[in-house]
Order: sequence, then C-alpha cells, then structure tokens
Amino acid sequence: MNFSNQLKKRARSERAAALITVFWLIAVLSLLIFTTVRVLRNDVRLTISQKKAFRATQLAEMGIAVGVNPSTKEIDYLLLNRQISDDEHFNVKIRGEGGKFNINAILQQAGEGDTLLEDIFAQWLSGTDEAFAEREFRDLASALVDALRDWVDPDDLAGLNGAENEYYFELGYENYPFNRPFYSLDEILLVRGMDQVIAAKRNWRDFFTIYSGGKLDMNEADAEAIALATGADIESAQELVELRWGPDKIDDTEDDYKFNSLAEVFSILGVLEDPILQSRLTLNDNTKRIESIGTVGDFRKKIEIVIRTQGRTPQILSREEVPLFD
Ligand SMILES: [Ca+2]
Ligand SMILES: [Ca+2]
Repeated sequence: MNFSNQLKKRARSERAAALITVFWLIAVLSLLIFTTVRVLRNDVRLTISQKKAFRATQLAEMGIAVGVNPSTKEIDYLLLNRQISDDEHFNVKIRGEGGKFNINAILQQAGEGDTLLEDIFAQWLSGTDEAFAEREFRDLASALVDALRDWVDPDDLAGLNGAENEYYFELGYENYPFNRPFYSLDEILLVRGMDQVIAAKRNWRDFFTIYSGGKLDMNEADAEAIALATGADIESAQELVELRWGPDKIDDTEDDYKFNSLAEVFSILGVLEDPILQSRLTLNDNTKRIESIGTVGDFRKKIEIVIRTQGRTPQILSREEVPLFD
C-alpha cells in the first residue's frame, strides 16, 4: 500500500515537472518569435528609409541639373519647384554668390587705405556687451585684419599687429599660418582672435564667401551687407533691396529690377561716390549658389553647389550635401 502510494506520488511530480518544462519551452519560443519579428520589422523599416533617402538625393540632383542650366533663371518658379509625384518634389533656389564679401579678395586685392574689413569687424564687435570704447573696437578690429593678412600672405614677416608662425608655434601649432588664401570658411576659425568675431556675430558665415568674383554685387547683397559695404544707413539699404524686388515686392519674380549703374545705387543710398567705394562694388557677379532640396514624404536631402559661368559652360567651384534639421 505504502509502496503504491509512493509510486503514484512520483508519477504526479514527474507530470508536473514535464508540464513546467513545456510552459518554459513555450515561453522561450514566444520570446524567440517576438524578437525575430522585431528584427525583421526594423530591417524593413531600415530598407524603406534607405530607399527614401536615396530617392530624395536623386530628386535633389534633378533640381541641381535644372538649376545649373544656363537658360534657367531665378524667376523660373515652376521649373525650380517641381512636383514629381504625390509625395515627391524638389525645390531649387538660385542666389548670386556676389552678395557676400569675398574674404580672400578683400585681404589680397583691397586698395590702399581701404578699411572695409576693419569697419565690418569694428561694427560687429561694438554690438557686444564688452564695455570698450569705440577706439578699442577699432584697434581690436585692425589687429584681427593684420592677423588675417599674415595668414594668407606668402611671407613670414608679421604685420604691425599680425601673427605669423612665431606666434602660432608657441601655442603648439607648427604649420600655422597656411600662408595661402582660405580654401574654406572653416579655416578662418584658426586665425588668432577670430573667436571674438564669431562670439560677436553668430551668423558671420552668411556674410562671407571664398568663391565670388571679388566685389560685392549690389544686385544680390542683402541690406545688412550693403550698409556695411557703403556706410549707408540700414533703412536706405533696405529701400534699395525692395526696389530690386519690383512693384510686387517679391524677390525672384518677373517684375524684378536690376541696377545698371553704381551712380543710381549711390543716389538711392544717399552716399557720395568715391573711388574706394566704387572699387568694392559690382553689379553683375557671375558666381551662383544653387541650393536644391529633394523631398520624399518626410525625407529631405539638400545639395548645394557653387558655379561660375563663363560663356556657356558653368564651372563647378564647390559641391556639398548639407544636413537638414527640422
Ligand atoms: Ca604670412
Ligand atoms: Ca518682384
């Protein structure tokens, strides 16, 4: 009797153990299936986003192809903003690169006694909270320009308040300055004191280029740059920009106006003509920046190129894919 009870008890506990094992196996299998499905779903998602990103780049390239065509103009809205399908389109913007100050040209070609760069820096620095006198801003600005000149000139002779290898070497930079023109705006950050300009003017990059013909294009520059280049007040500079927009007051439309003479520009700005001002300005720089954004659903890619057109053949000066943040 005792023996048979013991046998029954043992059989029961074995069945229970088997049941637990089965449950455990089911749990493990479920987890495995769940994980596999998750991984597959992520794979599919990744593939879809890679496809969309690739397509967005293709669309941006299509926009660039339209933009570089010499017969395409800034005012060709329908050509430059095209819907390809329900959720695919590209948008292209053509801007004159001459609307920015060419830092290399100013440093290398500015006429004797032209203080354009000092004026720009002094004005930006005086907008900071630092409690300096006007004189000190000018000294600071002039030392900055000396350091920039030394950076691009081929020799190792430091200017009055400049900085050549001797200065940078002590800081541990053996190969500074580069003693050649800037190849990118980023290189400007390496020059002594430029951190002060950057702190004073966060969007300083919007004002400079290394690609334009060299002079500021009065048919492309914005009001702030026009005021800096000519000494005009910002209201007159804004008036000049709005005249360019034409009667509809919208930029890049059929009725836009282009200035044909600097005399006209000076008279609107209320500035006296003088040889130094004239040497800073132009009315027809042929360098263009083309920005193209390709969009697929919520995916966007931006490509920016800079071209200079001589005759019928555009020459590409720079090309970059610019990250987009929303
Ligand atoms: Ca030098
Ligand atoms: Ca217009």
